Amino acid sequence: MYDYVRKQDKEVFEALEGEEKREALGLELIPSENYVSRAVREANSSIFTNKYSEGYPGKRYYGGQTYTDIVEDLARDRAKQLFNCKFANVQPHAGANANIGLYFALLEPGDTILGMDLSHGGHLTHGHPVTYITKIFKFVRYKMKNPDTGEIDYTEMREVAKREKPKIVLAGYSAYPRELNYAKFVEIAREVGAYAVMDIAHIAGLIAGKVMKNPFDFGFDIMTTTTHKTLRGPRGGMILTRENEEVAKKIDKSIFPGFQGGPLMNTIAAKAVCFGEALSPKFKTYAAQILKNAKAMEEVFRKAGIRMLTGGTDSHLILADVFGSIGMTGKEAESLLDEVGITLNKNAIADDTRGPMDPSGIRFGPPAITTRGFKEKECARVAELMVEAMKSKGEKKKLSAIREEIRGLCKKFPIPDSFV
Ligand code: DSN
Repeated sequence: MYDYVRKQDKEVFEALEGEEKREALGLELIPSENYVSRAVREANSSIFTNKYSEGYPGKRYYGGQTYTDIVEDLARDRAKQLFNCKFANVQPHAGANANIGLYFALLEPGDTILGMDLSHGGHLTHGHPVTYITKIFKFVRYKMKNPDTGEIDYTEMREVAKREKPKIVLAGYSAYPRELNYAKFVEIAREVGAYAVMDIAHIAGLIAGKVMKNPFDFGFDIMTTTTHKTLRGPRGGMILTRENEEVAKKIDKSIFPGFQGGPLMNTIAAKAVCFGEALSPKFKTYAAQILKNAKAMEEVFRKAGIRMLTGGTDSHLILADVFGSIGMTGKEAESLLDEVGITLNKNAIADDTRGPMDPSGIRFGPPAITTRGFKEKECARVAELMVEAMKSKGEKKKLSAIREEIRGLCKKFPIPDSFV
């Protein structure tokens, strides 16, 4: 692999090889990461990278679009089939672009968006003060009623919605592990005349695999997503519209020419391949296994007495309060586990008293190791090894034994090339 890079550019080749080894010999537990198939990688690094295709299939600004139109139509049609909706825009370069493009499609400067409090699981693009979009739109918040059960405070949500009159009621999170009461969101959005929007980035694969509920079945108007997390596609974004054609047209205009230039046709080809994989029966088995694996890990953490935010998980991710439970900060846990070959991320917990660069929690989950073929037994063992490492007080011998066992698991479960 990488033959041409090897011949031409030693430094880049070495970085590529290094990453190949790192991914092969370590366990990826960042819940927003995954391994894609060779087919997705081939399409993503394909000839389409040469092509400019501003516009949409059948309506492009440049010539030579016979094949770009084919792949973009395939991606859109498969996305619509997967998520049961009428319109799909597959051009956002990332989830952030999907969200920001959507805000500009539906809102005027100064308009309000009601989203989840950021320390309770919301995402940067849901209105973190460090982002430029907060200079343009107003973001107001709802929270969990109780971080130990995860129940959203729908009463507060309704009160804030009535007071602030948002144009968008936003659901969806990067660090919240529970199913939502989608009907409630839609009810509140309708009461105040707002669009009900769900950012499904984290759970897109679980919705596509039909093991978590589809917000469109409850009347959500729009969903935004990335394509590279549980959905297991190339790094990119997408916006889905349930049925309103006028809204879908506004979204198309907002993404191009409003916000982005030429689409990344190589990535769109890879999205088409990924959606094809996600429509296969095997994908449902993979999605169901993610949930079983997350439960197996949850059980080990519960037995070890480690506090999990919301009490556990209904999805692919777990948020554990390691500072409160074992006196280790999220940053310390992240770096210790990295030493033994487990990659995860430090994460703020609800109403964290610590700062974002060294918060109280860690966030992890099994999507990538599920792709490798791990079942409940191996996932429970990984969780046990995590607990042992975190409680080892840095004892070298113990950590080296854990590292060896993890290498053994990686060798036994190599990253697969194909999922169909
Ligand atoms: N960085 C992503 C995550 O890990 O959840 C969200 O953008």
